Amino acid sequence: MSKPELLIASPMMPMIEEQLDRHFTVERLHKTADKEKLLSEFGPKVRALAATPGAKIDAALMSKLPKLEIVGAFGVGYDSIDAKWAGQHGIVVTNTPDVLNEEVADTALGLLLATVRQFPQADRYVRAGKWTEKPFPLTVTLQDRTAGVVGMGRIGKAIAKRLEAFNTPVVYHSRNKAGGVSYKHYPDLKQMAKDVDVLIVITPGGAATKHLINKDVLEALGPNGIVINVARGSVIDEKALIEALRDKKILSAGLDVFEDEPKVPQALIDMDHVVLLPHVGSASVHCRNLMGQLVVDNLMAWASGKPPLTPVAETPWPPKKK
Ligand code: 8YV
Repeated sequence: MSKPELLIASPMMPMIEEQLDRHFTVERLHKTADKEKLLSEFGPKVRALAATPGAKIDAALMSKLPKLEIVGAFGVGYDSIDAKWAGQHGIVVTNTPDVLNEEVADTALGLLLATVRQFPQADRYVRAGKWTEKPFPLTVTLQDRTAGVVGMGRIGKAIAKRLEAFNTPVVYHSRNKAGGVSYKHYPDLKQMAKDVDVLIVITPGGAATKHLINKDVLEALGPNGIVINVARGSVIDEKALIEALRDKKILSAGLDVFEDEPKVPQALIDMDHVVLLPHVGSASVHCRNLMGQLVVDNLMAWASGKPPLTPVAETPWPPKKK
């Protein structure tokens, strides 16, 4: 039986690539010096594409793959893929939802506690030998705070559940009221920012949420406010955030994602009152294996004529005819 042609657009976990190599005829775009040559020779045969958020899958690339039927994306966020264009051209896009909800929610709470109680700073304090001189300064607390979750999707709900266990009242902002939760919904983000002292950002990235957290929202959050971002760097106006942190318009921030990652602005690196993580929300071996297997399972289901397991909203299965 012939194996369908599949293009890998960016480096993927070995457990993904090994399985794809077994079941597909694979070429790797990122390993090819002459990308245009590969696209003109192999592109017309390609029926499946696999990629991480590191690769931009836009109309320009997909239109060079006239037989493309499926994009298997690693990650729940697929803002690096033009899914609308894919849907309009009969291409299904799959992502890796649900399997990472608990891990990312764990990270969000860890980052929140680390930021509020300054655990990384306290660790640096011990290592620098300062404890023998005097105790580490007292910190602010989570226990007198209300958290405003920005985005009450599957991960937002897992975060909210954990916040409840920490006795932290939860409210949320999203465009539409979320089903299955009784937390107060704020259609107006600025109003919510006024009423809370923690913002936890877990909304999809992309054009619709670009710079949702802007200067006005940060000012509304106020000088005791803390921002936690485990979503996409694009959701926060990073320049406005840096200014707000510098001018003490907000208290601090815990950031797992950045606008131009892996580049982190020097201004943030130089600040001691922020906690910075290298986009590790889902980055445990356990969780990444589940995500990786879901990428493969989606592509394998499609290759054997079955519906892919987790198509994204913009590309419902079965696809429109090409
Ligand atoms: C990805 C993520 O795994 O799922 C997402 O959307 O942000 C992460 O969990 C990461 O972006 C891969 O590099």
